[in-house]
Amino acid sequence: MRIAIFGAGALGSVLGAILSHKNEVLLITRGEHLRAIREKGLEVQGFTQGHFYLEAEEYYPGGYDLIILTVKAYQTEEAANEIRKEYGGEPIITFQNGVGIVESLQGFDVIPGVTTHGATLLSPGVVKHAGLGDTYIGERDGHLSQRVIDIAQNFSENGLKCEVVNDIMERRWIKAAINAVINPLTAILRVKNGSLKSPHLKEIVRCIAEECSETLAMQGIHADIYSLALEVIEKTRENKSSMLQDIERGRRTEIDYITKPFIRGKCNSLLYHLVKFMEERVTEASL
Ligand code: KPL
Repeated sequence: MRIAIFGAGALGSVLGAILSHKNEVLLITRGEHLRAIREKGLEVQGFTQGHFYLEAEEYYPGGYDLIILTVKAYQTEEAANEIRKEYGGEPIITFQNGVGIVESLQGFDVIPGVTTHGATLLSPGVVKHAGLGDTYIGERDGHLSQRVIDIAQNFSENGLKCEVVNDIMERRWIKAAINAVINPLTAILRVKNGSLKSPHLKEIVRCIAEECSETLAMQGIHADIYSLALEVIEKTRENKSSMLQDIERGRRTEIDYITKPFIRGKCNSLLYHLVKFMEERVTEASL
């Protein structure tokens, strides 16, 4: 299969490397990362290791069998406008964090996805597969289509274990809730995911998670976010959350797509405003 990864930062690059085992993979990325990959290939450390000499471009050239979208949530509209120029109806899997992404990709054939793999961009051209997670895809309306079965089989054969599910939209909400537990706290405290296991943070983690479970329950989604978040914290303990990586690099975060949907709860509201405050300061400082 010919797969284009649109937004090959930390996660997209790791996925691209894994999937290139038996597929032809194109990484679409920018700046220093693009230059480094073109000059000396992509180096992957951690759970996946090696040097991967993959095609890399700044723009989507069209003509691929599948697009995997891994741009930041707030870059979705810009990415959609770019893809539209060369779009031929190929399916687009979104593994992006956050609520409202699938709905915003109007006019595309979207296959919603979820992945809890952890990835860190160490330097241009060098990424770390820092957490082994799970990956799910499914049709938006829940029906079991042959194409989703085939894609999941392809991913699994390449070493990216992937399961087909009939409740992918619920799972995307649940993943956002897990991110709401892990990402803001790690970004504020500037610690790896595993540090959230500290007994000092237990009540805070529980408070965020329970509020998320309550908001989800109001939509008919029943999930024990506390237990699920603890599992992901353990599996990705060596990873820096994507929000921490954004703050460290002076970039905007995905807080509006991750925590905002849960701010009716006090703990989530507090974290939301703390991260907004930090975001303002780091982005101002980097201007
Ligand atoms: O999705 C992630 C992220 O950092 O955005 C997790 C799974 C929490 C890994 O760090």
